Amino acid sequence: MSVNVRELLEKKCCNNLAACTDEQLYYGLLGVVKDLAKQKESQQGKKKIYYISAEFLIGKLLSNNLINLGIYDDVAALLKQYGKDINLIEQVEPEPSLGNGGLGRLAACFLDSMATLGLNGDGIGLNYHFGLFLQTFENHLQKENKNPWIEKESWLTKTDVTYPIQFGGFTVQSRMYDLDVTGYENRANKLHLFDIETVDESLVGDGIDFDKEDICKNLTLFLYPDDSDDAGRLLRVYQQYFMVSNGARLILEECKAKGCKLYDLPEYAAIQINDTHPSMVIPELIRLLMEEGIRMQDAIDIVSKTCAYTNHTILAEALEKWPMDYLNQAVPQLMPIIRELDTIVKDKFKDQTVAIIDSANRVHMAHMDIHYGYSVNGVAYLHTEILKKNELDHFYKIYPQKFNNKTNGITFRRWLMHCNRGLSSYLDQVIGTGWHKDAQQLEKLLAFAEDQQVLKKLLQIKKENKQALVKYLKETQGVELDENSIFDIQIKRLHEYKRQQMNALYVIHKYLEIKGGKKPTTPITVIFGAKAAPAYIIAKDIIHLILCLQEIINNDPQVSPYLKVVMVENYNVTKAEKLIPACDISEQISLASKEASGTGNMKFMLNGAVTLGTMDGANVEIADLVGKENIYIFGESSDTVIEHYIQADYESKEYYEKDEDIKEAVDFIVGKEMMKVGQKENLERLYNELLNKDWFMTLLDYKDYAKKREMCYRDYEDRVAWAKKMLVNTAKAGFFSSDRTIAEYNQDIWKLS
Ligand code: 26V
Repeated sequence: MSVNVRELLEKKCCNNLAACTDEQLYYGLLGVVKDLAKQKESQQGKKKIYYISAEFLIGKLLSNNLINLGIYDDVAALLKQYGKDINLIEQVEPEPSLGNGGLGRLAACFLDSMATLGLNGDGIGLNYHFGLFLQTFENHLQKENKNPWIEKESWLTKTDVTYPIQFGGFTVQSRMYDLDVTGYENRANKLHLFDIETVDESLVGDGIDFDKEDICKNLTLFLYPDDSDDAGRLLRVYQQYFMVSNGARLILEECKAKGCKLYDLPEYAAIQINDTHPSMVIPELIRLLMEEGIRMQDAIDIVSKTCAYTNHTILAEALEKWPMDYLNQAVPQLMPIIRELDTIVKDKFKDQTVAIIDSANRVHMAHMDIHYGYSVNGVAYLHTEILKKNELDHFYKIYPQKFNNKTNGITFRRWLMHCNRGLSSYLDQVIGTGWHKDAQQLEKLLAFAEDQQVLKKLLQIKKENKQALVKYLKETQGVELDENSIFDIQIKRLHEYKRQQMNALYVIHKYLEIKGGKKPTTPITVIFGAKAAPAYIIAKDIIHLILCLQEIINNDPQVSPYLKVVMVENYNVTKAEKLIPACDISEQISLASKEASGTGNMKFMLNGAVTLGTMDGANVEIADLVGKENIYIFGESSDTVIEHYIQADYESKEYYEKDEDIKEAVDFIVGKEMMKVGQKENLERLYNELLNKDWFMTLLDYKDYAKKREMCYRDYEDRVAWAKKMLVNTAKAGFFSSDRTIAEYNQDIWKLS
């Protein structure tokens, strides 16, 4: 051990580690890690990448930091000497849920990879006091509770950096807090989270309601769920401006300190705009440069060479368009600039669809990014193609050189080395440790595809992970699961396009089949984990459906030995870390064209699960890599789906009427059994939605889905053949390391030396 952790830890806790509680040890380790990270801070290069994002879903940090600092094993062994279990100490840490899902988790993986690759790059975001709500289930319904994470001692370090941030009619004083981002055996960067001095947690009662008007007290209280209600939208604008104004000031200050003349800003800074939430950084930087005496046109040129934009969705309802009224009220100082940016565009291009301000007086944030940024990227091959050919085709015609693809990735430190110690250390034994830093080396595993001993060991590791999950779910949720069953898992935000409802229809079908006497050879456990945005009614109805199915099926003695359903409560990063290593079948069943990338699909693959999915998002690249024997693909192509939308010719009722299985499963939702345990209103609403609308075409793909799912279960019976599929999936996952993604961002967009 290069550092003497025992000495450091004793200094932080007390001289007798054996007498310390897990709490004391956790806070002791937290202090040790912070000290070590400080020592790692590297000197700054000339150019820095600033990754601005409204979300950084970092998850718990202790183990990840210990791994990255290279001291995890030493610390675990040291604690063991004193009769302590590092897993229990980990449990003391509250999870910072500072993101909704994929977009926020991606930002966290990216920070890890930037530091690991030794890139000079910091994150900029907001210090939400309450992360995404804590989900509980009551009467088979989702309840939202507040989710605090900041304690007296936390990973945050208060800095001296503060700025006065001006809004229409008032000013708030900001304060920057820093989190250390340790790279794997490399440098440490920072995540800068901005807060207000006057924030008041007492505004929040038991649930997640609070006074939305009092900006000086509530600005940084909450992370917004992705379909925030109307009342919250204005607050969202305040949050976004607060984030980017602080960020822009910090960037300019840091660059000036390095001797940058502001005209040379693009040589000192690249700013990655993570979706449109930080888009106001463009007019804000222009404004600040003008305050420094730079002419507007020059300021626009400088900023246009500094900012780059990532698009994370094609869903129209998710593309931000702020009404001018909101902006006038919250940030009037930006309006002359935004108007000018819009005028320049309108003078140049007759095409209304590329305007920044539309005829309804709404500001299209993505349009501003594309015109006034130097790079536009999608997050998976198919997604970028759809942006170019469909959603953003008019922009692509104007600026073909700006468009590029950056297929997402995940950090293997958290998503294999930390969450699946069994597999990770076995891989070290079989192929060496080179893959820790060079993920492509996982392919060395392919040489063992016929090695019975290796295959057997992979099955055994999977079994141990399943046992651990069974124990965990028993302790946390009181459910009894069969470790010998197939673990078929869908975990992700609840959204109709992700089609948890299609999975549920299959569960109904299976239930009826078993009741009719047709039993599966191997029992099946279907696991869901999902939070629904509080205002998203149908999504909550789908959760209700799943919880009712769980109640009915698990309590039916005729069926439950063969089929079980579990909805994991409060699905978050910590739970993902336990679920993913235990998975056999990874459900990635979004309607083709709708899931920009997905990153859960990559985590499952890496951990040896086999994907059952549509040709959507990064599934397309997974299928390419593993070949068709090692993935189960079903459903209509994105081209067909897009055509259905264009023709408006999809009628779900037709599919319901012409197919007995579909009819039976859909009818079950409002049948007697369900009505006994569920709420009529929710179930009927969902039934009607599926029958009369089904905007995300569940019934279109259902038959093929059920067929391929059956095929998965049949193939699972040949365990050795299955283990080979597992092996190929892990071996081919190297491409999805976020180290690869970040290296590409740097090479093509940021160009840091
Ligand atoms: C936002 C909203 C807001 C309004 C209601 C519906 C809705 C649906 C989706 C979203 C998502 C916004 C952006 C986002 O989180 N995209 C996710 O980004 C991940 C990282 O690139 C990617 O893997 C996921 O496929 C993509 O959905």
